[in-house]
Amino acid sequence: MHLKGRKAIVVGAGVSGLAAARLLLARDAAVDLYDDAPRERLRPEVAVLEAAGAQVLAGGATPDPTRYDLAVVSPGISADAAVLQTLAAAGVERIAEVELAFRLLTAPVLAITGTNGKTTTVELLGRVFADAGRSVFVGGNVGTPLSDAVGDHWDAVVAEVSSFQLETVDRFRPRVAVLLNLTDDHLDRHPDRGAYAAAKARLFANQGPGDAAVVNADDPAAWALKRPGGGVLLPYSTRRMLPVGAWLEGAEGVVLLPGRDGMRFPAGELRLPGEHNRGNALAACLAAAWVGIDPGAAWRCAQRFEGLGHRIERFLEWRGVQFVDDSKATNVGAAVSALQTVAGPVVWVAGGVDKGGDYGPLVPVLQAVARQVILVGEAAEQMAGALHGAAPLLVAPGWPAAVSAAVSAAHPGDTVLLAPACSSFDHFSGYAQRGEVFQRLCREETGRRDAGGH
Ligand code: UMA
Repeated sequence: MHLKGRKAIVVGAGVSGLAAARLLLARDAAVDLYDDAPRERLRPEVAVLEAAGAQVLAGGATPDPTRYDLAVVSPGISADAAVLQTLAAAGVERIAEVELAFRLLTAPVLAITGTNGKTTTVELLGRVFADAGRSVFVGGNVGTPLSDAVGDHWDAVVAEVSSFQLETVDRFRPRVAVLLNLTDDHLDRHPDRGAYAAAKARLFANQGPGDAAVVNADDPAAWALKRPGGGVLLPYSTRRMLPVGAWLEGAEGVVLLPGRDGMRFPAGELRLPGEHNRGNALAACLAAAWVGIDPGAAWRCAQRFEGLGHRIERFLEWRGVQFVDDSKATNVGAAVSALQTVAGPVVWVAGGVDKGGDYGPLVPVLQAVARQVILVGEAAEQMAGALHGAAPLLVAPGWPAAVSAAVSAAHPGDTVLLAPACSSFDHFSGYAQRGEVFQRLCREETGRRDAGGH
């Protein structure tokens, strides 16, 4: 992609916008950096980019669309944002930050999407590459923008890609595209379920000979998704044998690539709990096998993988009660999966900002495992209405009260589980801060009771 002399506007001055602006400036494009927030609320790095020649349009400044021939869009900016409408009406080419990076990368990209498990699988696959002695960049939605990978030599780029990013990709063509699962999420941003699924499907659109589409055959919605593109379909299943792809057979894993001999390997227990994580590990084995890495070595790497914070993280045991932080469970599908994974009975703590999904799938699992439901945050009353009757339920006025109620409700052998099914932005900067606060409150509350509180 030739950028010298192009006139670009970067929309959004967050992590990905700043990385895109750095990259564009390094390639001698003219850059305007647009953000709705006032100048003083933008990150300090904006000043560095300004000194390097970028113009900053902040706090509602109206860009003149005739000045640009390229717009690089941050994932957080919705397609109906006024600024994007203005640029579209003027015919300015609009691309995602991941698309910009992709066009300039020389390494093969292995991209992972899905509603849940993306970050775990991306981090795991990154370790599989590193273990195999290959240089690998791990980035995308996981945190480090893909633009930061451009310019260095990598044997592979492992990218977490969200539906927000996929909305504005165009030529993005991963050597391996992985779809882990598909349940409701982000329906506050995408107009409906169909639009969310269509964004996910764009991951496959440009695939052709030499590329693989790795899809979870156990997830009905992922499996049913109409995938455009011509990559070889490689399904995986933890439950049944398949004509091709990867599956588990007793204590063994099998990877069978089309036209090749099958590869069998011992598939011993993982440290990460739950069937979904066995599926994530299989997906990583299959993706690795497609690019010539031994799937048995990939599974051994998965066995050592301890996972990431705030994802079914068991952080405390007190009077026979386990305390588990799954703050990353920011949608209904992830919360269902957490409830099914931890040891019951469960005292379930949930709530935050509603994302427009259906809470219905929680009802049967709560009926089966919940001792007590404790709801907190902006969506608490709405969730209470949707979950009424599934289990004893209370709405707490705040997080300290929610934790105190959870500690009181739990019996020895129970699990107190934070799996909010909502985003965290009513009270916190993100899921990580929510998880940290929850863990601290649990330690404080149990400590108080040990000190004679109850
Ligand atoms: N902004 C506007 N107008 C808007 C919306 C935002 O001007 O209408 C501005 C904000 O003032 C802010 C900037 O845009 O200055 C923020 O941009 P952004 O929301 O795109 O966020 P980034 O900081 O660039 O981070 C993004 C991803 N954020 C989102 O998708 C919302 C990060 O994923 C990602 O790690 C990062 O790029 C690097 O690739 C976060 C996320 O929450 C973790 N992702 C969602 C999820 O995982 O569920 C999809």
